[in-house]
Amino acid sequence: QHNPQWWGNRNTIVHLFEWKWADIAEECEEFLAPRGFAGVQVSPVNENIISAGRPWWERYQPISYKLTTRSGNEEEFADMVRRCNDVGIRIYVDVLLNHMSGDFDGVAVGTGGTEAEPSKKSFPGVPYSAQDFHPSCEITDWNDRFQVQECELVGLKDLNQHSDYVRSKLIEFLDHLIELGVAGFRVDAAKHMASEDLEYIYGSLSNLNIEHGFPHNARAFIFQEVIDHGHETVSREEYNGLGAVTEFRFSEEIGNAFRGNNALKWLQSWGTGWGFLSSDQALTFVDNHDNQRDQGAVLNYKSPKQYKMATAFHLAYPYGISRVMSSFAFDDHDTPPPQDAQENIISPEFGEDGGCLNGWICEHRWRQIYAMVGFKNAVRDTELSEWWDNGDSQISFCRGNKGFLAINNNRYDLSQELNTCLPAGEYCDVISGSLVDGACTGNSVKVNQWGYGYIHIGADDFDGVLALHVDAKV
Ligand code: AAO
Repeated sequence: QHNPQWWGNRNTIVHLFEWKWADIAEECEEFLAPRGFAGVQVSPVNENIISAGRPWWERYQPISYKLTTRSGNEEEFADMVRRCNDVGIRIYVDVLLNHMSGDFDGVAVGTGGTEAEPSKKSFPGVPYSAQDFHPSCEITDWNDRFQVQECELVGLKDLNQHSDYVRSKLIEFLDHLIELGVAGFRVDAAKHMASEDLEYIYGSLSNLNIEHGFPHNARAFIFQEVIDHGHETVSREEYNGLGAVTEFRFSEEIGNAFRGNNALKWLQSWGTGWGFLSSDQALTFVDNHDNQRDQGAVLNYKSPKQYKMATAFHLAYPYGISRVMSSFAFDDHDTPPPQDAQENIISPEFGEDGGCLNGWICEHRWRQIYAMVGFKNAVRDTELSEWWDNGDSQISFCRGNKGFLAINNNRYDLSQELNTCLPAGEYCDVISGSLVDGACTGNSVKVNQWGYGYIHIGADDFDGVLALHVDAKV
């Protein structure tokens, strides 16, 4: 279940974190399909507990499998999946198989009106009762397998996936989503479940729905959230045979490099050479919804120049199943998504340049980022060649004779003739502008008959990256 079931030559997944279903449906039609995105990871779809202030993380506390959340109801979800599939955009759902909600004083009422008593492990909406959960205990030692897999992650009631009944409920929930046309799942907190139990569950799922354009016998794409920096007992190797795994080492190292803590010349051996999982097993990202909130090496939208350079490298280098983050603005860990006085999530509004206003960041609508999604499609199936570096943090490389990328992360200019490997002609730099009506709105590069072009990236330029490809030839 490693095949993302992409359509055509498309390559990149975007996480539309906390977006509403109706807005995603429109985004598929108006923006994602025309720009060549391959799929969307959506926030959890099943009913969750309501927390004071409505932090984003309340959605990681399920109380039933009814498909009603602040993103919309089942009808809206089904409509979104249908409309996105119709334009070749796949939907992947963030699913919570590990747990239900944490403690709540008395009776909780969920986003779909279902009642539960989490402190008694009573979730009549499913129904689950105490016998369906592991006995309560706290994770204090992350190197103790029993604690990691059978105690409660941050106090969330821990389901026993070894039980036939719990398995049947989880399979029923996932099959319902498959029936509605989804292409796969992000499995939250996979490390906290025994891989044998997950294997049973994944293996029992229905094939993808052919009425939504999937081939016969197609299996759901599975990518599992396993945070493995290489020093814990439960490792990514227990899961990568079952499906893809989120490669957190990628996120950490790319952040390190583009923050200037590591010379970019070392990126020549990026990928398995750095101890990452094999390319077809690694779900790769610069940041995700959790680690963008942490202090540390990981880059996020708040360091835009470095973030765009890292993203360009991510999408240009032939490694991994790539996912782009699309955030809302936050000050701290608990900042809720943009919402109105009644606590309804508000829809993104777009400015003249297509960027988002009103609290949504929409990295995926930044030209420098969606242009690289197009780059990745244009160079699909080519190899990396002609790696060049200045011995420090100026680098360039070709993708076959279809694309060329250069980056300057030094504090001095990059100015020189470089081999772009492209057929002779004039190409738009898709970072500084686009090809519109046969002309470049930004910079361009003339490539001579030997494939060489004059490349300039000033140390103080707005963007530290330049990208050329055959679909943006004048
Ligand atoms: C909320 C409140 C809690 C409250 C709870 C229950 O914040 O105070 O107790 O409700 O009422 C999200 C939020 C939580 C929220 C939860 C439920 O992040 O704040 O709790 O919803 O509403 C571990 C798991 C990993 C998990 C991560 C957060 O392994 O699966 O913790 N991520 C997923 C989701 C996440 C969600 C949940 C799971 C729960 O993506 O959004 O939580 O559904 C080490 C371990 C990791 C561990 C981290 C963090 O990693 O290896 O396994 O992740 O620590 O504890 C360096 C180290 C590396 C370390 C890493 C941390 O790189 O080398 O070892 O830093 O970033």
